[in-house]
Amino acid sequence: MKLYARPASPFARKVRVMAREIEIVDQIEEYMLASPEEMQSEVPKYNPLGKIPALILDNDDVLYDSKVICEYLDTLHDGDKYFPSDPAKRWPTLLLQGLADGIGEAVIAAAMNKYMRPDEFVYEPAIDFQLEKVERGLTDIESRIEELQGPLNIGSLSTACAIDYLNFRFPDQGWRDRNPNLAAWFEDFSQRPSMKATNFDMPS
Ligand SMILES: N[C@@H](CCC(=O)N[C@@H](CS)C(=O)NCC(=O)O)C(=O)O
Repeated sequence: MKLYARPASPFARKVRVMAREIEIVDQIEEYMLASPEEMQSEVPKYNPLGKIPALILDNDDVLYDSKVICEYLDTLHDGDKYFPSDPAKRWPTLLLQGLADGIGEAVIAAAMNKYMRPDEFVYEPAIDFQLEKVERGLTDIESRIEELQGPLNIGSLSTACAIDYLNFRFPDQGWRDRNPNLAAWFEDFSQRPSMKATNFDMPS
């Protein structure tokens, strides 16, 4: 399989972290797109939306959207499922994934506004509008921190990837002071070899 990704993408990182956790990373060639220009020329061949992650299967079928790819990866291992089937666990887990992905999307929108426009077109209220979503999302996760403390699943994994992207784009956002339990959980989670192996230090 071939995965189209960029190092900082929180959505590609979900796939990359999960592949390491379920120990199938050696079945995946991770292709890091070198630039936004390469993304624009390559990715629409596989995903009409032009977004990463996109996974090319060995039979040349294509999967895109991190939620779809991760659920596919979940069929490739025999360990505890990241997408539980028991409804009592399934819906809270999928909801947490939805919330975490929404936080990631809001950080991307804020970062696009802040860093990818000429100064005269940066509109601070639009950035604040997105960062308020992030703030409310993290407050909500802090209030049900126990959901993160069970076995690893797609909700907790997505939360970690979204938070690390926030740390990267807005390092002074200050979420740790306002969400101490989430901060402690994240510090612990970041020590996992899967997170360390997919750490990044360059902008997307
Ligand atoms: N819902 C999608 C979101 C993917 C996404 O937004 N990817 C970003 C990179 S993190 C992207 O490819 N952006 C390029 C674009 O929007 O054209 C998923 O979960 O995979």
